[in-house]
Amino acid sequence: MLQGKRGLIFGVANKRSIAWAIAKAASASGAQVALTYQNERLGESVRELAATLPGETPCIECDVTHDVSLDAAFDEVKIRFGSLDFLVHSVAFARKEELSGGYSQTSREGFHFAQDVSTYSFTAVARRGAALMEGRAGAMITLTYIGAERVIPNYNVMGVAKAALEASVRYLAADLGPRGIRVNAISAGPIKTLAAAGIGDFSQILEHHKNKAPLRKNTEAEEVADSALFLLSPLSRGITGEVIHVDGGYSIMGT
Ligand code: NAD
Ligand code: IMJ
Repeated sequence: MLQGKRGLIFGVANKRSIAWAIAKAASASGAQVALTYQNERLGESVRELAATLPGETPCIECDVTHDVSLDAAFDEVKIRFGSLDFLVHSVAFARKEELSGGYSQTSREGFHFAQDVSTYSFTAVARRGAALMEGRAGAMITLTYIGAERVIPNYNVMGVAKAALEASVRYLAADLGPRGIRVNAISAGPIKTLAAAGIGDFSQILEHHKNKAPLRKNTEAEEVADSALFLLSPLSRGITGEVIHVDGGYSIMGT
């Protein structure tokens, strides 16, 4: 589905990362991908994962909270790839203190930090990515969660960040659409990744999801990756500004 296309993927931390599932699926569909990693602590394992993909897989350090780091990463992509066909943003972070207790306790600093890493970063990479997509029917996706739409216990400041991220998808789609670039989001069901580690009662959340979702199963990163392939390929050429739920149908239920 992505034969001959080149893509840049943000957010691989380890083999459980949703971004890694997307990288594997895109590669298996014929794409060449470049991976970014947050810092040198993660560099080693990301390079090891990249080495398991066929062909050259550039691995580039990029902290999305720093414009200098973003500019350097995109300069490197331009040198290695010349142009881009797709971009995947699979990045989120909030301070641990803000992910328990009441939302009203959220600090100004904690609010700004979550918005900077989890929300503004998509706009920052979309602008730089679009510059490498001129004349190529580019596609971009980000990852979101139902906590943007409904109150999920402890998701707190991340829910507000994801709501703003989903609004960003619509504004970016309107802005970049005239240049032939599509922008969409996948709202994934809960998956046990690093971003879910240390979340109290996560097993209970998975159990609840499994019992309530129409498909009666938990969401797998591979299912998210297959929908990502669709949104990054010409099969979805009529879709932009959309949030697609890949959650076994969980979000349609009223009880
Ligand atoms: P993950 O921990 O593997 O991925 C999160 C990534 O964000 C990591 O690679 C981390 O290095 C990166 N990151 C954090 N701060 C960064 C920074 N300053 N600069 C660059 N990168 C930074 O976990 P995941 O579950 O694969 O999460 C990926 C995305 O999927 C996130 O947006 C998350 O909100 C979303 N999501 C996850 C779930 C779930 O249940 N796991 C459900 C729905 C949506
Ligand atoms: C995260 C927090 C609270 C409840 C949660 C989650 N539920 C799910 C998640 C129910 C599914 C995972 N998720 C969708 C995320 O977007 C996670 C983001 C995240 C996770 C952490 C954990 C460690 C930390 N900061 C984080 N920041 C963002 O210190």
